[in-house]
Amino acid sequence: MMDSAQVAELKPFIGQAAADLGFLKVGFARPEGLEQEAGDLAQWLTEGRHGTMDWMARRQAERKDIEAYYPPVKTIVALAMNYFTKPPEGTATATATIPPRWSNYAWGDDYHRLIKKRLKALLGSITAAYPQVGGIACVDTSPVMEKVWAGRAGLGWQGKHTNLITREGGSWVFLGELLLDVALAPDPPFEQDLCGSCTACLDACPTGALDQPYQIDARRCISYLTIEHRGTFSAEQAQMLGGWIYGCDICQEVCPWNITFARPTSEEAFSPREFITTAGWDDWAELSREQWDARLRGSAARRAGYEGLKRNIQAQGASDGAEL
Ligand code: B12
Ligand code: SF4
Ligand code: SF4
Repeated sequence: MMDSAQVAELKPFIGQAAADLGFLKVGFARPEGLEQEAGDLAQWLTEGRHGTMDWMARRQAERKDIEAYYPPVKTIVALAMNYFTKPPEGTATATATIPPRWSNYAWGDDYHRLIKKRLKALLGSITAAYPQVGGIACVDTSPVMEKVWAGRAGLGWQGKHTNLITREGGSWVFLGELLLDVALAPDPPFEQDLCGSCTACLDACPTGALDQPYQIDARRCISYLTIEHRGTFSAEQAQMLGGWIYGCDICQEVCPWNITFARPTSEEAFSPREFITTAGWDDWAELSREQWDARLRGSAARRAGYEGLKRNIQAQGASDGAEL
């Protein structure tokens, strides 16, 4: 058991340790019910908006109820890490011929590994100082509604493009959590919606995936198509890709919160790999399995597999100078 003085010390201790580990923001939430969000998730799944992401449906009960996932949880420590890196010369610029485009989140090393390591280090420093505390670390793949908890913990709000936006770094932040078995005072939730009357992301999305504000039809999202979709593309799906071969950043690139507040991350591991940001269509088309393995070692983009990446390239003509 921890006494009340130790409980009071723990929050600033975690805040400092998280900052030392490179996190931009940290906040605390109680594992209270997600009635509204659970209903929204159920509707999204019922409407089939998750496409072939069956894993979203499979662990729905745990996503809706964090105690079903980790019964001892008393506090959700929500964390955000800035991953924005300045676009290198020659990328992400619309020209007469569209260059191959690759989303910022996968330019450098795989965030899953990096953040999991940092979260485990954070948990390790907590348990070293307070051996009574137990917990687990989550990032992305755990059945946790990360954006919702980040909002509850005061980190920011979900914009109309559905990503969580922080005042400090815009939406170019990865999210992660520690689920702790000790009850800490929650932070005030972020209750403002600072999108106001802006609709830049909705207007810019080229596929209509953001068919209503705050809602996404993943089946029409280029990020889903290039990363999560399995199998071949229909002609309509291939038409939607618009030069993106891994992920899509359009709705984030046009967001005024990103344009105004995003600052390059100090995290070296997220800096762009040269090949990813400079390769032309022909370089990608010629990429052998061995080169794929070497160039994308430790990259989040391995998720699509060699075949998936080749499919994304081939679907777009894959010839330098081609009008796309
Ligand atoms: C599934 C998934 C995807 C899917 C679906 C995207 C989505 N919006 O859910 C696909 C493959 C398309 C995807 C794409 C991307 N993803 Co993704 N993804 C996830 C994952 C695993 C689950 C998200 C989820 O629960 N979706 C379910 C749907 C129902 O949630 P939702 O869209 O937020 O829906 C809510 C709103 O619609 C709201 N709602 C409904 N009606 C209304 C009405 C009003 C008025 C309001 C206010 C709200 C509202 O209720 C819903 C439930 O809360 C999370 C990790 C995690 N464990 O949470 C990462 C995560 C969301 N992804 C992330 C990233 C980085 C991306 C990409 C930017 C990658 C890229 N560049 O290509 C894109 C962004 C595309 C986009 N515009 O969202 C980050 C986002 C970080 C952030 N700042 O928010 C996360 C958190 C991973 C991480 N650990 O950092 N992703
Ligand atoms: S990631 Fe691209 S396709 Fe998906 S919602 Fe945003 S702009 Fe639309
Ligand atoms: S582009 Fe505008 S509407 Fe979309 S998330 Fe950003 S502020 Fe909100």
